[in-house]
Amino acid sequence: MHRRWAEQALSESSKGFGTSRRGFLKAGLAGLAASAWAEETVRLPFDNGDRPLIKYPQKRPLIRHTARPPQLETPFAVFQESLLTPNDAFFVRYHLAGSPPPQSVLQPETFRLQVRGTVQTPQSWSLEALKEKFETVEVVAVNQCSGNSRGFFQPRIPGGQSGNGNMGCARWRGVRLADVLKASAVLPQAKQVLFDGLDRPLVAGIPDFVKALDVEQALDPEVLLAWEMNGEPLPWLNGYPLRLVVPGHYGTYWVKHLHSIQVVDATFTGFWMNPAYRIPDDPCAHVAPGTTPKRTVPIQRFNVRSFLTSHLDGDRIVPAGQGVSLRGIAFDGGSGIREVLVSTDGGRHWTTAELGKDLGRYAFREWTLDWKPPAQATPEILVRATNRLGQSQPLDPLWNPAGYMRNVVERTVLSL
Ligand SMILES: Nc1nc2c(c(=O)[nH]1)N[C@H]1C(S)=C(S)[C@@H](COP(=O)(O)O)O[C@H]1N2
Ligand SMILES: [Mo]
Repeated sequence: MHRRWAEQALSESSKGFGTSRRGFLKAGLAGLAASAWAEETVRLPFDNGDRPLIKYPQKRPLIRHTARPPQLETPFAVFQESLLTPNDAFFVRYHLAGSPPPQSVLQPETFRLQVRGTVQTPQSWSLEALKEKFETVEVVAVNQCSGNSRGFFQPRIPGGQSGNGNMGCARWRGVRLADVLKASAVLPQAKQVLFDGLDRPLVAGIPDFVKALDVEQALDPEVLLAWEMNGEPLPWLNGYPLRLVVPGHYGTYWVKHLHSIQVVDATFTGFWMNPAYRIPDDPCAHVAPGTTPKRTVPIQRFNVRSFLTSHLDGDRIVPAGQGVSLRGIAFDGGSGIREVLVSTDGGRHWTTAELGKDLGRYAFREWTLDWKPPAQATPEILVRATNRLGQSQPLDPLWNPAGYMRNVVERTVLSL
């Protein structure tokens, strides 16, 4: 009975999205309440890995880690579906109990982006004014959470126990942050730029989610204020109506529902920059498992990763005795992928895979390899990418206390 009601509420709410944006935002909140009813569950391949698949507004059923705030992971099979991650399957990550912000504060007519602080001319931009005044640009870029794959760390680490699906690649469209900053004339003593979204903590003592970039980073013409994702307005849960896009950098900087840009003349020490989202100050961002780093720095760019997407661990190869096409993705922090090597025998021999279309150095790069499985033996597929800087992936996992930046060579065991 309850379940019936929930399904009805959800289908009502999804009807709302197609017709009017206001409709989806209103119905969306009802949808969140209704979504407590799991249709299905998935088992991520680590202890305590059972998660419900839950349908949220504008999303297909996704792997839910927490409900308040919603933290939703993309089922891995989606990465085989297309090189750009569909909006309705794109992962969702929030920190504050007051996330996502409610409809009342996301009205496109009344929305304003404030630019203030260490600037000559503070500004307040409507969405329309941003679109009119500045050149519109696009970038295809991966967004990945720092804690993507945290569930695989040994020893285990507290925090969201995600599988490998807290990442996605989309075509983002917006204006350059640099152009907007220049229109306010940043003063010479400026040191950092702070970004704040419209979501708020609900509990006293929990700091608001505010992130900082150094002025030089913020003025990089590749950093965007984006309102569109894969040709559609941003989904509610991915930052509607405006978000920061920092290509090559971990998702923590990609502030959603962005409404305030504040230029400051000192290094910001807010909670979400320090102590949160810091990594050991070491070229590989790691320490001996279970130990504490002596010095830490804010997390920055992605390291190199690659995945097999055509087959999941435990898959049987059918039909037996015939050739199969292995396919997957690779990406890095922005130099681009130079080479992907694949081993089908657990790492004894390696073959160079063919690289697919280049959608830009921040995008997923497709790779394929035709392969004839041997009649005997258990195929164990390993994938290892190298970027244009010559950086690659470790064969043994590296460890750090927050469970960030996992990029070990992935192993997929298949059966014949
Ligand atoms: N306003 C706001 N923006 C935010 C966050 C948040 O909690 N609030 N989380 C950040 C983190 S840690 C990640 S990984 C990305 C995830 O982006 P997505 O939810 O669109 O996939 O959003 C970032 N932007
Ligand atoms: Mo994140």
